[in-house]
Amino acid sequence: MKFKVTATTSNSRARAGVITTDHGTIETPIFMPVGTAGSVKGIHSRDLQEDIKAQIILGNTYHLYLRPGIEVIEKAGGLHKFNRWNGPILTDSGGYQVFSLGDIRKLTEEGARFQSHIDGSYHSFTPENVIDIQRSIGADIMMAFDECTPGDADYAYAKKSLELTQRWLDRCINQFENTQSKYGYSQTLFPIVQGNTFADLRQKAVAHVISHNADGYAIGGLSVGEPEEAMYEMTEICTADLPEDKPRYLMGVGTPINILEGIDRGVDMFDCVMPTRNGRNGMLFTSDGIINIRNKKWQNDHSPVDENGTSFVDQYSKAYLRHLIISNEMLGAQIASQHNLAFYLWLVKTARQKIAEGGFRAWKEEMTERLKERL
Ligand code: PRF
Repeated sequence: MKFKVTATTSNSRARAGVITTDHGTIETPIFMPVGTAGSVKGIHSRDLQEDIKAQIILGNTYHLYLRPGIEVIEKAGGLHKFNRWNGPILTDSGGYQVFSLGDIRKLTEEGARFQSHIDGSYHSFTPENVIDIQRSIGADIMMAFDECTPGDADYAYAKKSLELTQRWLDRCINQFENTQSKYGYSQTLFPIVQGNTFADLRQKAVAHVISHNADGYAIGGLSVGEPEEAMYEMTEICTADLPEDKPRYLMGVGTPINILEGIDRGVDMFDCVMPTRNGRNGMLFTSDGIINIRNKKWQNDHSPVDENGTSFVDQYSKAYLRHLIISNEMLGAQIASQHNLAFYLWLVKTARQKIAEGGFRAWKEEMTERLKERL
């Protein structure tokens, strides 16, 4: 994997760049649609590519390992062949998904023991086996195994947890270096910076990850219940010390405004379930603000879902989409998800243009005001 910064800004840390993988290039800043179980819910890969213009999608080690299982994916020849998405794929390591299981998981030095949310069966993740699993999935970018602490963790817990994440990273890297790609293209591994909302822990975490000289770095442990200002402050502390010539990925973030704030602070990659999950519930993100399509006021509004939208689904009427969502029709969830993803991809594309041309900051400020509107 290679990364090249192609444009920078003078009054912000925002930058534009290009990541090159064996499955194609990714222009940054980028938003990565989430395909937890190997599918971006409700969206065909043709629409992802041609309509939404996604450049990379996410998969989850946890979900794919439990179902369909690694043997099935290996027999298919990797996830790209299995789901027919030919672009780059990034997989999360399972650290965060296991953390979300709450009571049905236990962390030890060795790794995490957890119960399947599907059938209650017992499983273990270790830094070594999550690398092996991600090798089998065939992700272009694999993530290190980490512990994500809750937003309200105290200092002592955050410090102890970070030290565990650091020992796990060393083991992940060792496993990564001693194993090979299974499908003939190259894979890389991104370490994850933890440290909760404590500046000194974040700085130590950054120093440790960069000592490994990886191809890129992720900022984890944010957007997990801490105040928004703390998320911005921690992001800023991390990007200040992360190397300029490597991509930075802010995990699980966020709203369109969070993404613009992240870009402003030097983040290059984002992912979040919000455009698809909230879309299925009838929440639409547009350049004029947020629409709750379930609202009665749209019942007889026959204007397009989004006049300025870039997706073909934006030509359906608000009244029709409201009807579909309220009636729990599958097509409603699909249209809303597709609209939201196309909007997120439009947002990062416009950010890239503004960074290259100049005027990113001013555009961000104006856009932020508009995104706060409720229509
Ligand atoms: N770690 C991992 N995945 C994640 C996170 C993390 O901290 C987050 C936090 N927002 C989202 N996804 N491995």
